[in-house]
Amino acid sequence: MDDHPSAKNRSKSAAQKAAKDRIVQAKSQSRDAHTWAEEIKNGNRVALSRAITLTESNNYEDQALLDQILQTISIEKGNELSLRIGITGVPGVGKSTFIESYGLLLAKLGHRIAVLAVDPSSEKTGGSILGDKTRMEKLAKDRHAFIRPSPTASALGGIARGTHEAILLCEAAGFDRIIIETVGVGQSEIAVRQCSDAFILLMLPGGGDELQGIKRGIMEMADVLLINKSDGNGITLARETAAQYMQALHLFPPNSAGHAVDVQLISALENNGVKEFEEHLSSLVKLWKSNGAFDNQRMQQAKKLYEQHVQDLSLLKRWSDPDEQKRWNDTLAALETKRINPFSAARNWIWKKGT
Ligand SMILES: Nc1nc2c(ncn2[C@@H]2O[C@H](COP(=O)(O)OP(=O)(O)OP(=O)(O)O)[C@@H](O)[C@H]2O)c(=O)[nH]1
Ligand SMILES: [Mg+2]
Repeated sequence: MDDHPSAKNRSKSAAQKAAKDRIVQAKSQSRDAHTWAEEIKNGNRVALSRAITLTESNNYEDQALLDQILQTISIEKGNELSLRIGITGVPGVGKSTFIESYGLLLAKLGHRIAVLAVDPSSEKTGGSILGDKTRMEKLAKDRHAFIRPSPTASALGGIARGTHEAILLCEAAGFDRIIIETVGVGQSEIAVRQCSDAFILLMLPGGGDELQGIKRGIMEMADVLLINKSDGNGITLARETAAQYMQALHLFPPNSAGHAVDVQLISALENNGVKEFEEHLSSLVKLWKSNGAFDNQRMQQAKKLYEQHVQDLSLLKRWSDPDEQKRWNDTLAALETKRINPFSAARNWIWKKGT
């Protein structure tokens, strides 16, 4: 069965239907897993795109097919060479503009760049990813780059699984710089952090003295802070903001990867500071590779994804049984009428007691 039984609201089921249609189309246009994998390895972007679509499916057969593709392409080599860079920041801070400038620089340096744009809201609005594409117009045309919306929360396991599988597929297709753009809202940021080797936070000039709440939490996850829009009249304010953030960072707990978090000024629009950022990131990666932090983080991420995916698949497996699904729906009904508390409901469902 394909559907998340608890998916009740309309926009979610509409998104699921759209995902299902894409998956059916992807499969109808492709052949067996082996051919599909060969096409991906040979740089066929349509095949890559269709395989990424497949990661949205919760269906057993689709997952088995995806699994065969992943196994056939042998992800290890791409895995070793790649760098996964998560980019976050509030809407309008300039993430897409930055990715375009940075991506073009990476292409010039001989890299192949895949951009995955994670936007949970795009299921509803449908428009924001297209908007992103137009903001990365030059990069989208570059033959070294591949830009795609990432699979979204409609898949069981949500953004983290879909995005991670998409990353593996892109790496297998020979992309060695994977850039993941997220919208600046909680859930997607954490998921993207879990998929990234380096996590970059873009900020605006100003607002340096309100270092509380969510912003602080996200700052703690970041490896580099970039103050974007450090241009025109914004330069003086950007310098002041950078100084405030630098000061605040001294009070943060030490970074487990063994480096100081730097604050850099950039203008994505005018392409200033982007080269300096690349040099800084390269030196960080060198450090992480020499002190073991790079491999350690990937290993921890892999373990976490494994654990999460086992949980998701266990649920899917149970839901595939009509009796179990009926009991699930009965429990939901019981919860709606407050006849049971959520914890007892979960225990009953897992331990097969009646509700
Ligand atoms: N002055 C200035 N404007 C910039 C800079 N970078 C981006 N902008 C502008 O800021 C606006 C938003 O840029 P985007 O790159 O779309 O921002 P974003 O963070 O990707 O936005 P969302 O995807 O909607 O979250 C656009 O009008 C850009 O032209 C910059 O360095 N300086
Ligand atoms: Mg954007």
